[in-house]
Amino acid sequence: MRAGIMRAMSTLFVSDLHLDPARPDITRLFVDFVAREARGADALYILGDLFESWVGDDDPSEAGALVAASLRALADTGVPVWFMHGNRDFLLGAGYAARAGIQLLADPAVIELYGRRVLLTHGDLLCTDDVEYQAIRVQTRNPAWQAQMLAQPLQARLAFAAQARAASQARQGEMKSAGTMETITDVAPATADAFFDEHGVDTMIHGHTHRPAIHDLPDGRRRIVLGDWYAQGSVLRAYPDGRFELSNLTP
Ligand SMILES: [Mn+2]
Repeated sequence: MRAGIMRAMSTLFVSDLHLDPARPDITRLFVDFVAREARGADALYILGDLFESWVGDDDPSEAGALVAASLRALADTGVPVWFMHGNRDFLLGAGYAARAGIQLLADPAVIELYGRRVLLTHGDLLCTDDVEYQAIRVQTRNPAWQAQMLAQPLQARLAFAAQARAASQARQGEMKSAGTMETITDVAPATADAFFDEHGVDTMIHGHTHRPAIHDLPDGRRRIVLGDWYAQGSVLRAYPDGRFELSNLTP
């Protein structure tokens, strides 16, 4: 820890930054967070959707280059940086991870956090009421599909990503007008229960739904939902004494 900073040690969790050239202030907010607060952390976990879109490690976005340099500088100070794929940046590969000094985590993953077993997941796996999305997820996470996609020229992949985003927005528009958006795109409680049971944990941390909250559930279980970085930042701090603190960062 740098001299003069009286912050308690903590482990930091973020997700759903959706970094995009259209919101350079948010990229700057994240780079500042990495350069300052994260320097004093025990570890930084990025639980998916770091980027709004990622078409392969030759992705030409300026945000990609800035974030790689920023995370690499953090990792070089000895702070471990872990990355789990989201539904926007699932094509982020070993090449970019090496450049950024980050370690890839499978989804879901169980970690040991100050003596407690904690389940980490991006969160889309929990949204099982969205049957149509789950089918798309199975297709796009298939290694053969990904290899075929990555073999396309960059321009074709960028065009595909733009088309996929337009289709996703159209679907969300349909769900909004049908009044099903709120329920279908949220976590299915029975699926969350099954995740707690299957992994033998009482604490779960995820993002994806953009509904930040610390849910205290029956049986002493806790489901923590990270917030998005659309208009502000959102960070979860976990402390060695077992406390969790979820708060916003102002640009
Ligand atoms: Mn997501």
